[in-house]
Amino acid sequence: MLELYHHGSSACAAKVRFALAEKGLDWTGHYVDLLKGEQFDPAFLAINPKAVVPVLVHDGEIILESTVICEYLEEAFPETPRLYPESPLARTKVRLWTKAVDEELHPACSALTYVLSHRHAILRNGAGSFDDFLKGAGPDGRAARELKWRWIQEGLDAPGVADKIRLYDGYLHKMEAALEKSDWLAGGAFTMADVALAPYLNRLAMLQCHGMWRDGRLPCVEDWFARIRARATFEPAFFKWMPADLIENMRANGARSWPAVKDLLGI
Ligand SMILES: N[C@@H](CCC(=O)N[C@@H](CS)C(=O)NCC(=O)O)C(=O)O
Repeated sequence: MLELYHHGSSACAAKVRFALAEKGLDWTGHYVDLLKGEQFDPAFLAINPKAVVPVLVHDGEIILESTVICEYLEEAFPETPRLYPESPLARTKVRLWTKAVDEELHPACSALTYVLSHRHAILRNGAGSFDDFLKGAGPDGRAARELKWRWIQEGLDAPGVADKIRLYDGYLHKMEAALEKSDWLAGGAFTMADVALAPYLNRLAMLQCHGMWRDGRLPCVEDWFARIRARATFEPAFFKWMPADLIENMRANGARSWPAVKDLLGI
């Protein structure tokens, strides 16, 4: 049995749900509400001491890290549709994208999501004290939690945030360059590279930041995302798990923040 610990607004979890859907694999979900701090529940920390989703449990075995999970699914279920090419050289192209997502795009996405949207919800509910906010993070998670506190308090003015948004935009330009040469990010076929990037475009779309690629700015990215959204797996992987109030919060907060993002990027 496949069990997934996940959350509606987690890009990493959406990536795994998209991979599971593309592979036609059934799974059972355990919803960990990150905005309510459920990632710090002792029962979840026993599964992942890093207090992050997604986590896959396969027949009782715990598998961490979204990219590792997707690679595991590919190897453990070889009879399902392949998301990595056969040739080792072609695989390197896919892995360069998944590595970039893990190392650069995902941290940029966390900052962007917090400053454009989640901070408003957290401030509205009362962020509590700094010490309360750090509770449960554990020694390993302290620095990340401290940074998050600054995102919540200072928004776009928090240290490093503007650079992270520029880096995010830089990845859209890298995608455009790749998609000018081929239909999909790593060549002529849909692969794990497309699965891995899709949640990050969807995040921008949900936050009403489509202007980063629309209106002729990045036409190949626009076309790619339309083809991603048209896949039968997109809706169930991305929206089935999103609570309506979270969708609406992200839409409204994102729309409010878009003018500042537009200015920052000189669009
Ligand atoms: N490298 C990890 C990153 C996981 C991660 O950052 N997950 C986020 C959601 S996308 C999370 O659970 N954050 C917890 C929090 O916001 O406190 C992976 O790829 O699985």
